[in-house]
Amino acid sequence: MKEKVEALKNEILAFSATNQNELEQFRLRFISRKSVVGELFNEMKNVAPEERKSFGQVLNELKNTAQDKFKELIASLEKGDNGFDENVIDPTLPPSDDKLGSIHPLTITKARIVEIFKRIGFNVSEGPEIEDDWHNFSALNFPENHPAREMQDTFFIEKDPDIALRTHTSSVQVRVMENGKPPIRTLSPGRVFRNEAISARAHCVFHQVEGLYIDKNVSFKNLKETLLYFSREFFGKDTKIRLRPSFFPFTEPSAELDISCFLCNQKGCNICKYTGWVEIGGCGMVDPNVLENCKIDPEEYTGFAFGMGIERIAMLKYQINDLRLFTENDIRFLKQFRSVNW
Ligand code: 2NL
Repeated sequence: MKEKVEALKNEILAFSATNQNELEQFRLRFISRKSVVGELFNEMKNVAPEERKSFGQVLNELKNTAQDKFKELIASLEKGDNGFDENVIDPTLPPSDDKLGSIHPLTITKARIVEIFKRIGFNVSEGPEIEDDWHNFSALNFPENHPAREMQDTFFIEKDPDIALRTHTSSVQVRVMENGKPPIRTLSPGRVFRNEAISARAHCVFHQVEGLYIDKNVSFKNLKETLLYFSREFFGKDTKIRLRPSFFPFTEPSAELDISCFLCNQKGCNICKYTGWVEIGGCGMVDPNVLENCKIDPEEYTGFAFGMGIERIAMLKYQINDLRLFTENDIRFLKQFRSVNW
């Protein structure tokens, strides 16, 4: 008898119903008065009196198991009928909003910079990430023995002739100058590569945007005005700028570009290291050698150029303290930009 009860219990637990018909089969076999369980209750009278109590308990357990299972089968069938089954798609349900994506902070930053310069007549130029020596170094007036031309600074793909991953997007602007004629007003955003160890402040792949303006009578004053316009549009209308003398092979004179610290209003904070100023890029007047290399007459034309790191600007704007966050794709970082539009 015990074995019989045990076998029925296993059969009940293993039962599955995919439609009303199968559910009814279950009811007839295990629940109704004429079911096998009901039959067993009828057999009580044949059990020895001293065993009746324990047999009754066993039968009650079996009855409860059958009734629980019956309820479970009804519930799961209803689920399917209502379209709540995970295999059934209900196209009338609203989408869940936590699956919304966000725009990457570097994409936002680049788009905002581009948009600001487009308003004053700059177009966007792009070019190859794999460059020859001429476009990346020689045309830009880098001397033969310049350290940037060494393996420890640049990723070379081939030697003799030298082919490398571009170290700046000026290489794109060399192509623009070679293939066109002034007036030129172009902005070159893109990925650049340097042979550097990855840390919170440095990466071997990062993004730059460079600007170039060539025409008759382009002056250093025009450069300052353009950078002031950009800085106020991007960081806020009260932003001040400061140019500090510097050196680049491709510009003369050259300068570093600082903006007044927009976080502390020049009162002094961590971001500006208590100086009131933060560096956002470099700039200068295009060296006449560069113009000549690109077949533009330096007697007739002058130009200014500037370069900024997109990561650096995004880090300042959004107070991001580790460069590696841009490439790790950590959802907790990325989703913080969900509300930011360009
Ligand atoms: C920086 C400095 C700079 C340029 C980029 C440039 C391009 C041509 C000719 C002359 Cl084709 N100059 N670009 C000029 C000065 C500075 O970048 O700190 N970048 C992150």
